[in-house]
Amino acid sequence: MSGQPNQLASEDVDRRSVDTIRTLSMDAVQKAQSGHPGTPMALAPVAYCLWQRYLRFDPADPIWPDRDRFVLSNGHASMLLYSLLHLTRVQAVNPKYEAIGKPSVTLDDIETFRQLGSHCPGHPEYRCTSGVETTTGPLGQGVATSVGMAAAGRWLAGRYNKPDFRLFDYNVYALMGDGCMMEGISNEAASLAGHLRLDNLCWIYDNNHITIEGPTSLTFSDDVAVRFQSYGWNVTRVGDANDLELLSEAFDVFKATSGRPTLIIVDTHIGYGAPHKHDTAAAHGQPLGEDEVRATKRFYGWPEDAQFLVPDGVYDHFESGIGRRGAKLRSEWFALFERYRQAHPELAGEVYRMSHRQLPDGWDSELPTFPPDPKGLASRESSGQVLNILARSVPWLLGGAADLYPSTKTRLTFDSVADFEAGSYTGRNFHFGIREHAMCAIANGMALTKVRPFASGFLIFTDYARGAMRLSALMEIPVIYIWTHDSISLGEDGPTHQPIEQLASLRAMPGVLVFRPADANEVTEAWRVIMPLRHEPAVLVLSRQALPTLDRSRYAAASGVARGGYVLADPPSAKPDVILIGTGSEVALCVAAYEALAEEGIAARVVSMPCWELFEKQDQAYRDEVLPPRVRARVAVEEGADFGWSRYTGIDGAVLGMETFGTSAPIQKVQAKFGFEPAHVIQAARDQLARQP
Ligand SMILES: Cc1ncc(C[n+]2csc(CCOP(=O)(O)OP(=O)(O)O)c2C)c(N)n1
Ligand SMILES: [Mg+2]
Repeated sequence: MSGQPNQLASEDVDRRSVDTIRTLSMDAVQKAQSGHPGTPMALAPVAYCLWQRYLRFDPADPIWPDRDRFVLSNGHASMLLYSLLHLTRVQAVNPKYEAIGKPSVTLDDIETFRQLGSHCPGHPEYRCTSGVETTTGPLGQGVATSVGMAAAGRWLAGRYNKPDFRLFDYNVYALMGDGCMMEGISNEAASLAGHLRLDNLCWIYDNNHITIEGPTSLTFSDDVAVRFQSYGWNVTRVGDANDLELLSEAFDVFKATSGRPTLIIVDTHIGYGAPHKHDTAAAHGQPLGEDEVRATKRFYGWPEDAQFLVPDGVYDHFESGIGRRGAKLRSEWFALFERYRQAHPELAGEVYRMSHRQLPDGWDSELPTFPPDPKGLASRESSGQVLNILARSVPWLLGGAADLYPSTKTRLTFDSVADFEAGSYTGRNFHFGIREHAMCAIANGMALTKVRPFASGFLIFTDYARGAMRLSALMEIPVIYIWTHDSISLGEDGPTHQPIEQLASLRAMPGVLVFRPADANEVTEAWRVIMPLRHEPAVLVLSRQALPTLDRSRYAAASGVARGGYVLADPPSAKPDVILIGTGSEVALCVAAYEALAEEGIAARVVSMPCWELFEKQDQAYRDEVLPPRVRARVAVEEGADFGWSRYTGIDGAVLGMETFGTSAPIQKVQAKFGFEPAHVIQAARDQLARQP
């Protein structure tokens, strides 16, 4: 074992504070009989040095807009963060952004680590625990999210800082382990951060050479420093994680570095101080065991039978460090903001609204209505028009695509809106490069910073992005996803590009609103619902091909989108014998079938169902009105996996969906091959009617 017991005098309050973090972490995992003790034990001095000496953070106000962000990307080390939140007495904030006069993490929460109702869940969860800046656990997400926080910081500075008003000037620190380092997403994100020269970003790499299966020599021989240098990062090393002065030097290097993000590679020993588990994978993910806990405490010079001990002076010590510094910085910032409000009232108003997730007055006053048009336009096209109108009135609506804006139509083109680029951070058009997963994590980081991000690409590539999208949902943050080329009808690009199961799987994700609008006016209405969302991510699923713009004097108003599903067309009797349910491009197909059936004297209804989740939120009476239980003859039509549709068609209903992959051919051939033609829908309706008793 390297490192001597009591390298620092045991009276040393730094050492005592570090060991408090260590022992709280060990005790919590031991009591829970579950968790990850070794990494908090190793990283305690690193996090302590950063928080106590550097972090611009006021525990009394953990949501102050210009605070430094701290991200624990190796989320399994959650007890490290919980110990810090407890010892620095971070205060809890409610969803209305009000301090509620309670600590975020009590000693009781720590003692009930990983138990039902504790503010210390297994991995750090945004919204559950104030002071947790982002949910982490899926390795690599945290660091990628931190890039979004850093980029948003630069954008905020670009828009809101004025001479004599450095309103936004925070740094973003992320702790990461070997797992984060190996995951593809961190590589995507590091590459972009280096390219964008985000010098407000500092990653701290826990270089302990251990993962779950054993030493990293099993799987990993990258020269990390060289790799990050090639990304354009500044790389520095700390050879001993217990050396607070070396750590401080590294943080000073970060602060003095401009034009590049910084990676600090810290050599650490997992399970530091545990006589039998130090430097072994056994310290990663299981309790040390009571004897080992005692022996480790002995090594630290700690009373070996004490549990959850916070020695005298430790709270006060944090109070006199991060506490006092943070309070001063925060009150200076609010004084600055008061002066800013006088000097730049409009911008100050924007900052206020943005940081409370409110919209400007009249944000929707220019939203367009599209005239009926049998030829119509692609929903990606109408969405691009609506997005550009909205972005004029919501200055903090920003985003871009993973190298696909010419296809996704997500570029902001008015007033020569600029690109967000290295060294020029006022632009609102982001270029994420071909990095879907990092794009979505970056969008999460932006949303956590309270700007309103959109991210776009092809629907098929949500498979590459899902991990980050899932975290938007779990964190309940309003990222806007715009996924185009939404079905086999994209045609010639063929089955590699034709989404099948993606829609169903996004609908299966809790907390996400998935919209597949049928025409340009449903697109407008979808955006009208999406923009005010504060706690839900939204997914817009849009077509490549033109969709006819329905004549709303003949069919029902598109405002029905707000209810998720609505009766679009009905027989004159309003008593249908068969119901055709469609989304997106297949709604027009249903309408064509409806017209043909009407000529045959068959009473059909068309239900447009652009958003299942909103429909499910309507009361039973409304849902029964749209889908009357007595009408069992039902046909759902969607160019995607049929999975899930029986919820609306019932066990005897028909689902015209996809059961195979698509094929490469022009759109008409593809649609004919898979039966997405009026004749097929009409036949299915007739068959349904024939089956009825
Ligand atoms: C994306 C993802 N894959 C797998 C896991 C499961 N997992 C949790 S920790 C871990 C090992 C991580 O090793 P490292 O980051 O070096 O952590 P250390 O043990 O050194 O703290 C794994 C595979 C995960 N949390 N996320
Ligand atoms: Mg490791």
